[in-house]
Amino acid sequence: MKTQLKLAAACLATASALLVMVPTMAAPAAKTALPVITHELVAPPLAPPRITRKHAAHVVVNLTVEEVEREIAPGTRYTFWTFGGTVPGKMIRVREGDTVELHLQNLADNKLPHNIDLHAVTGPGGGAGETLIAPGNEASFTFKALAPGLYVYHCATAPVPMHIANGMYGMILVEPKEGMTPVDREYYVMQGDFYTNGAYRAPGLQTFDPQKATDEHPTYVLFNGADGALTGANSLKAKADEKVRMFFGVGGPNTTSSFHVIGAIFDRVYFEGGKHYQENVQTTMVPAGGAAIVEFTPRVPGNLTLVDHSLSRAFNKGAIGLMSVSGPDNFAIYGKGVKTPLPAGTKAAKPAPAAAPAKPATTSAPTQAATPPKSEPVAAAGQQLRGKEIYEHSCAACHLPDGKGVAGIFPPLAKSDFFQKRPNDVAKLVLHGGSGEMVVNGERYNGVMPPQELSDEDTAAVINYVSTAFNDGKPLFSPEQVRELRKAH
Ligand code: HEC
Ligand SMILES: [Cu+2]
Repeated sequence: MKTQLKLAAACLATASALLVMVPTMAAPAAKTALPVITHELVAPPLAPPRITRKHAAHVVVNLTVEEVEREIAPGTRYTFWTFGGTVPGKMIRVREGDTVELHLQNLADNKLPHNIDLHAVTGPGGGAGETLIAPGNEASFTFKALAPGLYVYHCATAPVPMHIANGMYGMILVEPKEGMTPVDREYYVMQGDFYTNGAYRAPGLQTFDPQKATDEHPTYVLFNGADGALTGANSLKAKADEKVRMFFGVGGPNTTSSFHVIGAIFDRVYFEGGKHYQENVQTTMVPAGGAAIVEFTPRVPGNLTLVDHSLSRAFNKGAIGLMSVSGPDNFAIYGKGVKTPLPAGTKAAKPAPAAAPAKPATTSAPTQAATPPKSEPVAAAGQQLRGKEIYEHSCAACHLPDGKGVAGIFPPLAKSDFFQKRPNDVAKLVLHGGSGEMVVNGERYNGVMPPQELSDEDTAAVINYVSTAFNDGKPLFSPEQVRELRKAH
């Protein structure tokens, strides 16, 4: 069945169109057959363009299966199995009522059999049986896109969770007959979980860990198949007041996503990729093997942050992306912050045991360990104390209480060459946050440091604390100098 046709693509398209539309007739039937269109595929995070035609077509889709080794994180390699060479696989876009003729080529230098199951198909296996082929073969089948919606496709070859965990998923959009509303930008993003034998960001070539997959303990949870696929230079772009539509799906195999964009409210969510939408949504739940179309309008410049709001995945497993928004400030919508320091040492009136879980209790009895020694309330010591407090509340969670960081994830602030050599860049990072690759003490980092939202006084205090306590250095900034740097941005 799968080897029945070995004709050139154009010839095959016509042949199948005839087969499907008018099985009894030969050449003259071309008049009544649907127009044949070959689908142009683009790489994520781009989506194919909006469909403008008003009639059904016979759409030929040529997808390849490619097993490729590439970076899953900076310095960490992994062998991905892909549709079209990318994770997620290339997005397919057709119109309700179209007939889709899908060709799958399992390239000759691949090692394994693969196939495709599209959730947009009505019929057993979604095409899986028709397309199961060994390397060096091509399979094709046709289906009618009956129901508009956004659908996941994936490989369904045993062991299925492994094929999906290696990146074999993508999406197909079936646009409704009446079309979709115009927007200024569209993006295509999919979340997937990955299971490597080494720890998160352990360097070198990593292999698939079947036990971690069975236990559903992902090492990575990623947007578009790589740590940093949507940060730094790869950040998505938009302008303030543009309408953005995002086709968001979850390949899994195991995690669901609490998909959220920090700094935006979704105007519309076509939840579960279906026909209806909800308005004014903060976070939408997308199941494994499911999708949602989200639309939002950034209003002010700055970075929006895409996360799975199961936030350990965002901050410790990679499920984070950025959309960099340009445009003029709009203080009526997002006002300028005003921050005033409390007098140093201002504390809650009573010891509040449950207030700040910053430090685990180390002794059995409740103590006042966090209360500063009362004996040295000098001005400089006041700033030092304030710096320490801020450090413990705002920085220690990532850079650790001793400032030593987590190799490959959170760079060290203690004895950091970056800190010691580039004080202005340090201040900019603390003021505005940052992302992209940086090298600290010879180790590469490519994470996201969120802006710290501190006053000028507190920014100076915390940097001076890091300098004196962790780097044998002198205080580096006065609040006035921080104010100047903030203005210079
Ligand atoms: C949510 C985690 C997080 C928090 C909280 C955080 N940082 Fe960072 N920080 C990072 C990451 C990640 C990087 C590396 C960014 C990159 O790779 O581009 C970084 C980089 C830095 C660097 C430059 C590299 C180095 O090691 O010298 C400095 C300095 C720094 N942070 C200071 C601070 C200070 C001070 C605070 C608290 C006021 C703070 N950070 C809070 C995550 C965090
Ligand atoms: Cu496969």
